[in-house]
Parts: sequence; C-alpha cells; structure tokens
Amino acid sequence: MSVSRRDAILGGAVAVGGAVALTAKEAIAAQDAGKPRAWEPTYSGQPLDAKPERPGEPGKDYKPVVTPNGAALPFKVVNGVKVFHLIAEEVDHEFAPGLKAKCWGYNGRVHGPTIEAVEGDRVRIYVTNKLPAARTTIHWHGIFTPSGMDGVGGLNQATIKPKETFRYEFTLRQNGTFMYHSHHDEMTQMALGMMGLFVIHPRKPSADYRVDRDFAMLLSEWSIRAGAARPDPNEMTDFNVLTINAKAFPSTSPLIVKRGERVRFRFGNLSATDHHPMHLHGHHFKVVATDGGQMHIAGQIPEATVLVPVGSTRDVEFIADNPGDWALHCHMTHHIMNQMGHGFPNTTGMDASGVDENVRKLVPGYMTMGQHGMADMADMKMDVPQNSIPMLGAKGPFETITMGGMFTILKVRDKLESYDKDPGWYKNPPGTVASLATAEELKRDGIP
Ligand SMILES: [Cu+2]
Repeated sequence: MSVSRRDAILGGAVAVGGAVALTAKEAIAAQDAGKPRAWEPTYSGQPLDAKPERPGEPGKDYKPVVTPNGAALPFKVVNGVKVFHLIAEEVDHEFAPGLKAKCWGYNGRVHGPTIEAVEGDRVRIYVTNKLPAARTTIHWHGIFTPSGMDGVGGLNQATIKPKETFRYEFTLRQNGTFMYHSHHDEMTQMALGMMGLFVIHPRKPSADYRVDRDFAMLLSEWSIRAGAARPDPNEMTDFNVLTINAKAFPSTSPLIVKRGERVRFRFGNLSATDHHPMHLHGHHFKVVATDGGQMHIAGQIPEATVLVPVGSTRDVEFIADNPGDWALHCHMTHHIMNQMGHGFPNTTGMDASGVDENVRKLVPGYMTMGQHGMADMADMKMDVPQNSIPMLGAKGPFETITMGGMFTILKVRDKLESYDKDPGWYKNPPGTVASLATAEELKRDGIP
C-alpha cells in the first residue's frame, strides 16, 4: 500500500523511491510538532489460496523480538516449511521469589515460548499433549487459518488426548502481533497458563516498520491463594497475581534500550476478565497496530497509556529520547500489588493500639496493619504464609519501591555495555532529583 502525498506532508517525511523514512531526529521533531509519524501500512491481507514463499530468515528478513523473561520457540525448515513443536505439560513455575505454583504451559515454560515467523511462511506446528489426564487444543488467536486449523475443540477438530501429537499447518497471510492459547476447557487451561505470543513480521517491511528494540509482553492474571500449590481456575473476579510474561515485579526483567532508539512494545492480554491500561512514564507513544492489523497514520493517536482489552493485542512505538529509569505498568492500582495486598480489612486511619493489646491475649504477636496505608508494610520483614509473596516491594536506588504485579522498568541509557546486562540504576544529573526543600528555598518562594 502506498503512502499518499498528504500523509508524507503530514509526517514531514521525505519519500525516497516510494518508501518513507524518518531518522530518529526527524521523528522526534515530528513528535514535538504534534504531527503523526509517517507510516506505511504493512497489513496486506493475502487471499486464502496465497502461495507459500521462501521461509523468512531471522537476521535477514526480520529482527527477532525480545520476550522479557521468556524465550523463542525454535524451528527447523523441512522442504521449505517451518516446523515447530509445542509440548503441553505441567510446569513448576516461579512468579517471583517465594511464590511458585504448579501451572500448565508449553515446552517447560509458563507461558509458552514466542512463535515468530514471516508473512508468506508455511508453518507446521506439532502439538504434543503431555498434560496429566486432560485433553487440549491450540487456537491461533487472530491468525487467518483454514477452518479446520482454528483449534476450537469439538468445533474445528477432535481434542488432543494425553500422549497424542496433532499437526497444525497453514500459510501465514498477514503480519502483526497475535497469540496462541488452549481452546478446550479454556477456563481451566488458560487459568493455569496455557498461552503464548505469535509474532508475524511483514514480508517486505517498510522503512518505518524497522525498530531498534522490539519487546513482546503477554499480560495475564492468576488466583493463587496463600499456601496453595496451584492457581485456582474457578476464580472469576478476584485475581491476586498479575503478571507480564508470567512474572510479577520485582521478577519482571527490565527493558533495556539506548537513548534515541526506536522502540516497539507488543502487548497481548489473555487475562480471564481484566483489561489492562498499560502506562509508560517519561515518553509518549503512538498506538500503531492491533491484532486486526496496522493502523493508518490518521488513526495513530499519541498516548501515554494504551488500554489492552482481554483477548486483544496492541502495538505501540516511540523514540526513547529521555534517559532514566521509567516505570511501565498497568494503571489499575490493584494490578501493581502482589498477592498479599488483597483481601485485607480496611484499617486506614484507625487507632489500633487498644485492639492489638486485646487480640494479643488470644493471638501472640498480633499486629493490626494498614492504618497508614500499605506502603510501610513493604519495608517490614514480616513473615508471610508459606508459598506466597509480600504485597509489594523491591529495593530501589532511594528506598523500597512500593510496586508489585504488572510493573516493569524501561531503562534508557546514553551508553550500554550490552542489551543483556542490566545497567543498574540511573545516575541522575546533579540537581534533577526531587528532594527536601531548604529553608532558603521556602522563604524565597513564600511557602509557609
Ligand atoms: Cu491491569
């Protein structure tokens, strides 16, 4: 699809041989001027009988995505077909130090590894069921497949019994961020973790498609009562473990980028019931795609928060032009709390001294909590029930960070040793950190 003259003018872009490219500097200038960045939609919607093309090669045809805390599903090429193998099985998974559960995932992981391919690829995906006594299927969420490959148990196919291996095969006719998940007894199997991301790159990417860093994040929610060995699939509303790629902060890996780089976040949401408004600090981004395809330039609204509804994906892009440590998190305040932050009686503002004395006669060591909010509890070295995590808290450069759950950190640096090495906390230039006001400052500005 070509870019109209109007788009090119709006984007402040220079058309070279039909392609529209912006340097990082030009893109920042365009953002500063409040103009949309030029964009060439890459959703091509090939016909059903599209012929498979040469298998796309990582490094040559696309730059692989990064799945923080996750992995890519390996493949081999057999007679021009990309062959993958997913193994559904029980997995002992750690959400954060102190909280483990018996989950269901793929290939020893929760969630399953990210499948990555290129539009036009023929893919053959074997699925082996090693679950204990449960049948399963896989649905390729958002992906155009023949009806019989769509994976809804009973509707499109017979279910995969334990020890059986099924073959799925189709040609990818679109590009974007998609997902895969069990579509048999979803309530149980998805609650236990049976899901993953499926990224399809365009066959002929436009210059604007290329980014320096491409992160894929799957959002989900769990009900794991303190001490329980398994997530509870019967829970409908009260989820107490909220995760990015199945990890709760502080176990979420930071997203490490160099200043000036173009960055894409691909969010998918396969939670049971909750939508997640994902908010990035220090930057704004453009929402550029959903699992329905690329957005036209006119629809790319600048945002600092993108709502990722249940069963959807959203791609956002931005220039990381602001060095520092920047929170990236769901803005539902209970979604950035860990397990023990939920289900407390409301004691805010209460004087508990008399109550504590009385209760201690019955329960030695009893202490009412939460009178001053939950933040103080992050610092307490309190015993928590076995196999559970404190509600929040990780050691930060200043004090305890009172966050948990669906929270991670974007680290933007001028210099980086490696993308794989955490650069540590940001060193703020002198005079750029909020701090206690001096008496002179207060006097100067007339603040009592
Ligand atoms: Cu949320």
